[in-house]
Formats: sequence, structure tokens, C-alpha cells
Amino acid sequence: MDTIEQERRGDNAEAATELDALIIGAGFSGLYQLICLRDRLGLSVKVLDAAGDVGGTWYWNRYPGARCDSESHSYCYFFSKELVEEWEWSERYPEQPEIMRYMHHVADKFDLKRDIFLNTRVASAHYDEAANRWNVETESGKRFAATYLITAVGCLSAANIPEIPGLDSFEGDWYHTAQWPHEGVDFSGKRVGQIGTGSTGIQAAPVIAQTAGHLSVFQRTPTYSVPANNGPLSDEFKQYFKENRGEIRKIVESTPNGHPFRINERKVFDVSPEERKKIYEAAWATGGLQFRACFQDLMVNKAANDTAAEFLKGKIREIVKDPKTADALADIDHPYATKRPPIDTNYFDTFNRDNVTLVNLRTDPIERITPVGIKTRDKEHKLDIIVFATGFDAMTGTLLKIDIRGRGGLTLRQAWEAGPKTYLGLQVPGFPNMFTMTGPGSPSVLCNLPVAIEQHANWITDCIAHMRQNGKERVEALPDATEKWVAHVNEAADATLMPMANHSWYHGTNVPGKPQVFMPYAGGMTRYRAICEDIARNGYEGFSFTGNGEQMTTAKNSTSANAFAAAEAINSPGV
Ligand code: NA7
Repeated sequence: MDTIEQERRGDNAEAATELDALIIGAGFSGLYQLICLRDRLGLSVKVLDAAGDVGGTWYWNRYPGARCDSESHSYCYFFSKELVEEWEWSERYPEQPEIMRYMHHVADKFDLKRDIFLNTRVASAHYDEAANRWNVETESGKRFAATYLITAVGCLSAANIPEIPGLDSFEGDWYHTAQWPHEGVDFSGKRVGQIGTGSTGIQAAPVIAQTAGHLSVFQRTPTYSVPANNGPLSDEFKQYFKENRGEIRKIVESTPNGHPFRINERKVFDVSPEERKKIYEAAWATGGLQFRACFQDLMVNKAANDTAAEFLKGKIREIVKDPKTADALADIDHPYATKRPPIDTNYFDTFNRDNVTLVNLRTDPIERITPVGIKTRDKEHKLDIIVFATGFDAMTGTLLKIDIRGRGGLTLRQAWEAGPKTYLGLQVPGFPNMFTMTGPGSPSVLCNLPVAIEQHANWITDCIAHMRQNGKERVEALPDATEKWVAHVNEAADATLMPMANHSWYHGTNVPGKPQVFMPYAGGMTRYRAICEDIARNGYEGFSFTGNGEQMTTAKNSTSANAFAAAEAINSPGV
């Protein structure tokens, strides 16, 4: 095969490196999947990553204030007791450099770096049906051939830079937060314009404002934010974690969203308005994503959600002194947490600084970028630096940038023309032996990601082990199982208020031309885990396996399976 390919090319291209499995991405997913396949199953495995280091999203997102919104003692791997015991986080939410130190610690401890090729961007991955191999080529022409292809590319890695006319003419410097220069950016005394007020912009603005001469925040869609209440972890907390590691692991693995706290069972209208106010105040003081967990029905009952929304809008008006700015910040059009709910450190208070201005794009939209700044309808804002905190082509963007072709040359782009379709978020019909970690249709971004990642990697490893034990060479999701799963993903989203925020990257509406489909699975990580376990236990229902020489079968009676249809009613979405 290699020789033929070399002859076809008529060049001296190096032979492909032959592997059992190839993993794309060296973030949380890729590192743990490497451990599972190499060290548990004894497979030959390599990891390729375009970045110059391990770390995945944390390699790229090093903008000012970059910090994880999951609490540090849960934003980690739990598979190794020794690793859990020896690592100590310093703050309630880990900052980007500390996460990078953690990733290095993991990579060194498990001797992973010898199997990782960095600065290696995958250009194409084509399935050769006759050979049952994935032929992968990098942008620099390196070639690999593997039985299994695992995409561990992350959900938020393809930066979205909006096409605003005139950017090329801008004479200052501009940066996207997810492509931040490693040497940092000096804002001292500079006139800075930040476009975007999602989770990233909300983290970045208060830090940029500390040194910038002036910061103009260009806001198109206002959003809620709850104080993170970040700070150094106390000795008491560290001791608590040491003594309760097992229990904390149980909690993260048994709550719908993988966080280290449980969702309170009370409902909003079970308590009096006075009591509710006290509960919200206490949740505000606790801070972070725990706010969302103070009642169980915030995500499923609009009237209940309205009470949280009003409380949070009231907080903005309390904090921000200028009433016009407060109104613009609090003019929020979607229910709380139906878009990814940001958490912050001094975000709203930043607008009380003399050197910070909010530009309300709803009333004064951007017309173009000029050589000297940003021209909105009413004014030219003179700027030295523009920061794009404009998000990502989330969940599908990075995969679709790679030329992925399955059986019969079917491209992933064709397969997903009307929006991503997966079975369990893990496989796509027509793409045998390809597994998509945290893919669309899995809980992914609605879950504390390391928790979802460990589950995926373990499940994929078990599936591959099952194939090897049973002489099966190909596994492929069946089309009707996939259709049923896609319907279930929609049903899970529809059982929540999330479809009410239809302008969000969860739906793909932030990228022009992208199919509009609710992408993550909102049924909760606990339910998802149970479904995956049931499917495996029942002989991997909804997947077809073939052995050496057998033809790939097309599903006839696939998913008699349909284990998920029997799942309990959705009442605690995993967000
Ligand atoms: P988000 O949440 O997609 O936020 C992007 C922000 O950029 C949002 O406020 C957008 O406003 C704004 N945006 C995007 N394009 C434009 C244009 N053309 N003009 C003005 N404003 C624009 O991305 P983040 O990076 O903040 O967060 C992504 C996830 O990363 C986050 O949820 C965490 O999970 C980690 P819009 O709402 O589209 O009006």
C-alpha cells in the first residue's frame, strides 16, 4: 500500500508510519486516550497536534485573565489515584499557566511526550476501505496509516474572526483571544477596543482595563454573569479535598454536569419570594457556576428562570454606576444560562473605571474597521489595538477544517451538510473506526470536560478491546441508530429552555452559513454515561462490527437497540 502510494506520487515521500491508532490533539482528551490505548491495550499509538506544546485549548487561549470556569479540584483527571493525590491546585479556578503546568506534569508522569508530534497539523484523513486503514497526512507531508482514528480536537479550537470590512486596513495590532501571542501583549497606555462579551470577553476586559490607556468594549449581545469568587485555596479546603477525594470523584461522576456540587432539589416556587431572594444572595456570594445549582428547575421552567434573570439584572444595576451603561449591560434577551453562563472577576465593576467605555452595538452598530480604529454608525473609535473575543466555530469547525473522508470518499462535510449527525457523539456512519471525542451529540461543553473526556476515552478503549477480543476489525455507527440519537439530542434540548437562546454557539448561529442545530447533548452526563454503558453491555447496540474479510453490513434491524429511548424523563439537564 505504501509502495503503491509512493509510486503514484512518483516521489521520494517517506513511507507512512504504520500504527494501530492515531489520535489528533494533545489536550485533555488526546493525552488520556493515549494512556488508555498505549498503556492499557498495548497498541502502537501516536498523537499529532498543530500546537507547539501539549495542552489543547489551553495552549492557544492565553489571553489576559484566561482561566477555567470549572473549579480546579474537579478540572482534572481522576483515573489515577496517585496523580490526584500528588497534584495541588493553588486557586479556586485554575489559571491558564497553571493548567499548562498540570498538563506537562501528566505528560511527563505517564511518559507521553515520546509519542506526541507537535507543530504537526493534520491536513487530511482518508479511510481506505480495502485495507481498513486511515491514511493521514499532515500539512508538512508526513504520513501515517492507522486502524483507528481518534479525533481529540476539542470543542472550542477553531477561532471565529468575524468578517468586518476594513480589517486589512487597520494600522494598529489586532489579536483573537484564542490565538494569543506567547510573549503577551503590552496594553500600557494604549487605546484598546475589545469586540465580544461572551465568557472570554468577560474574563479579559477587567484585566486589560488595568493597564490600557483606554478600553472600549463593543457589546452586541449583553449577557448574565455571576462573580467567580476566585481566590487562593485555603489550607482547610486543601485538607477537605485530601480527605474527601473519593467522595468528590463520586459527585463529579454522578451529577448531570460533572461539577463537584449537587443541584439543589428544591424548586423556585416552593419557597417564598423573601426566601428565594436569600437563596439567590447566598448563591451569588458563593459564586461561579454553583449559582445555577441553587434550584433544580431553573433550566426547565421559564417562570422560575425569570426570577433568577431578574435577580442577576438587578445586580448589574446595583454594581454599574452609570445608569445608561447599566441599562445596556442588563438589556438581556434570553433566559439565564440558556447560553453558556459566564462567571467573572470584577466584570461589571470594570465599567465604573474612568478608562473604560461600553459601546452598545445594538444602538450603534459597527460599520467597518478603518486604518485608525472602529467606525460605528455614530462615531469613529480611535484604537491602537483590537482584541477579538469573538469565540469559535464551535464543536464542528476544527473537524471540518480537516479533509476527512470515510467509505466511498464521503467527506465529513457532506455527511454533516445539514448539521452534525453522530451516534452518541462518538461515531459517524460511513466513517468506520473513527471516534470523535466530545463530538457534537455528546454532553461535551455542557459538562465539566475532563469528566466527559475520561468517560469517552474509557468507552472507546473498551470498544476497541472488545473488537480485538472478538476478531472484529471495523466498527461503524449504524444510520438508523444515529438518526434516533440525533432525535434524542433534540428532544433533550427541547426539554430545557436552551432553545430559547437561539443565537448562540450551541446552535451554530454565531458563524454565518453554519447549519443551525443544537449540538451538545443536554440530557446530562449521568444519563449519557448510563446510556453508553447499556449500549456496550448489550453488545454495542447501534454499531455494526465486521471481522477480517467480512463486508461491511448495512444496518437492517439496527437499534432494536435504542437503549436511550428508554431513558428516564429529562428533568435535570446537564448544564
Ligand atoms: P462566545 O461565547 O461565542 O462570545 C463571542 C462574543 O463575540 C459574543 O459576545 C458575540 O456577540 C461577539 N461577536 C461575535 N462576532 C461579532 C461581531 N461581528 N460583532 C460584534 N460582536 C461579535 O465566545 P467566547 O470565546 O466568549 O466563549 C466561548 C466558550 O469558550 C465559552 O462559552 C467557554 O465555554 C469557553 P453575539 O452574542 O454573537 O451577538
